[in-house]
Amino acid sequence: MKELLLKMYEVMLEIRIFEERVITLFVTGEIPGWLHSYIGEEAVATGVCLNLNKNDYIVSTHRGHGHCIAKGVDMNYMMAELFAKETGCCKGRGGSMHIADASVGILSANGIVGGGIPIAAGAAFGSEYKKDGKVTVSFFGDGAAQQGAFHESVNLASIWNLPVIFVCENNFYALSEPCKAPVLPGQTRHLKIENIADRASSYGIRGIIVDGMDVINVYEGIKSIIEDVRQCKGPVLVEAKTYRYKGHFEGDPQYYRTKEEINEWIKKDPILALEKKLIDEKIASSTEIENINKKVAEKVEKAIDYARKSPEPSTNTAFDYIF
Ligand SMILES: Cc1ncc(C[n+]2csc(CCOP(=O)(O)OP(=O)(O)O)c2C)c(N)n1
Ligand SMILES: [Mg+2]
Repeated sequence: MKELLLKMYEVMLEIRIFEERVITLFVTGEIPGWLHSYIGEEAVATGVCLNLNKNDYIVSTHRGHGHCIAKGVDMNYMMAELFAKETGCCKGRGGSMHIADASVGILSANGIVGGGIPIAAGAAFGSEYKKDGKVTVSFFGDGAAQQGAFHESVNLASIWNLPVIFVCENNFYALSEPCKAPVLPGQTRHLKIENIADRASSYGIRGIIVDGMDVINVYEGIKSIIEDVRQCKGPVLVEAKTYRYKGHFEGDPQYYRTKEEINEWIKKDPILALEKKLIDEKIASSTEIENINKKVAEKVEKAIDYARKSPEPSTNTAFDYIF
């Protein structure tokens, strides 16, 4: 148990520090493109992915750095991808929103909201057909749960008992639109029901809610269903209630929510909560925690160094990989 808890801490911290450093590099212009930070939501990717085997699949989103790190992507290649370098996991062609690494089952992030959900159902169809025993996890947001692609995919997955877990990361906003009753004039909400997991009943499948700010709760929730899913006893819709501390994208003015609301959620920080538990319950010493902090910080700096020293893609490869 200690080993698992320390692993949870380390993975969440890798995501947090990776994101914090990437933001600074984006602001100074070293990283091009767009950034959608996963800070605050680390417990979801970590709690889910620590239940998966290396060859299980995940399909990620525009906010996908955390999913990829938790699934075990090589951080050097991921950082190089963000730098648009030839050594990146997609040879610098994908960037933040299209990270893929088949060697660890990452079937790609996706800039199209809801676009990954049918891909996940398709991967799970392949697993059911081949009886390869793999599980696919589809990560998506509360906004994506309002897309037609969500309903079609969950419906087909339920009819065919596909081995897929639909993980809705409900961070209560789709860009500037809240799930809950709007507080500002002119604002509209994008969801009328309280729990997205309740939709599971309309597809005849199980729906569960987990606390996306508590890595142990997420881990246990997935653990309780994954073997049934793997054995093709039907997909499950998991709703993780969570929160992004940063704006929708880096540079978002965030006029649609208050500082007070953000601060309330930061009080539930999943990394600080786990650190406190480890220390209070004498599961780990502060030296052990400090060693992990140091190890993670070094790993991220090494990845930045790797990305900086990597070559740009050559211009005569500009038309490669176009089909
Ligand atoms: C099909 C489509 N519609 C709209 C957009 C623009 N867009 C990008 S992210 C986003 C909000 C997504 O919200 P949610 O699914 O809750 O994910 P979150 O950003 O909260 O993680 C929107 C509307 C898009 N990329 N794709
Ligand atoms: Mg959202």
